[in-house]
Amino acid sequence: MAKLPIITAPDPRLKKKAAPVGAVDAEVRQLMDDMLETMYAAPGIGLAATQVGVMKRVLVVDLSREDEERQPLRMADPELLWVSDEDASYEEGCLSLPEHYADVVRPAAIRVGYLDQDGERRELEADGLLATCIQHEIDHLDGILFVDHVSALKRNMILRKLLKAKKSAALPPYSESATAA
Ligand code: GNR
Ligand code: NI
Repeated sequence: MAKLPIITAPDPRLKKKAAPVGAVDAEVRQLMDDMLETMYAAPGIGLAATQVGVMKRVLVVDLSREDEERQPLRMADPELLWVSDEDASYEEGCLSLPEHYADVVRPAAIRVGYLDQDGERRELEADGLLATCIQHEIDHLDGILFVDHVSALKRNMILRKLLKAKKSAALPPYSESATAA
C-alpha cells in the first residue's frame, strides 16, 4: 500500500472528468487500497481518484468512527440509479479544499450502482451522511467540487483564500524576488 499526495484547489486536474475503468483489474484494486490508506491518513471519510491525480472513475468511502471496526467501501464506475425528491443539507468539507466548509443541499437518499473490488456489479441504497459523501465523490469524478453547489460569492471567497495559501507556500521564506521571475 502507498499513501498518495492529495491535490488541492485551485488545480485544473480537479475540473476534469474521469474515465470509466470498465473492469476491475489488479491495478484498479491497488488504486482502491492506496486511496483508502491516503483517506485514513488524511483523515477523511471519502476520496475520489481525481483527488490523487488519477483520472479513473474510482472512489472509496468509510464512515466508521475511529474506535470502530473499519467499513471501507470501494467503488468503480459508480452511477446514481435513483435520487430522492427530498433534499438534505450538510456542512461539507473536502480534502482538496482544506479548512473550508459550507452547507450543501443534495438529494437526501440515493441508489448507486457500481463495480466492487472483485468486479461484481452491486447496488447500494444510502441516506444521511453516506448519501452525501457518495454524491460528493461522484461529483469529483465529474470535475465538480462542493463549492460549485454554493453561491458564487462563497465559492470565490474560498478559492481566493486557497490560491493565496498556495502562492505563499510556494515562496521561499522572506523572498520577494521569487514572484518577479
Ligand atoms: O472527509 C470528508 N468529509 C466530508 C464531510 C461532509 C461531506 C463530504 C465529505 S467528503 C470529505 C473527504 C473528501 O474530500 N472527499 O472527496
Ligand atoms: Ni472532496
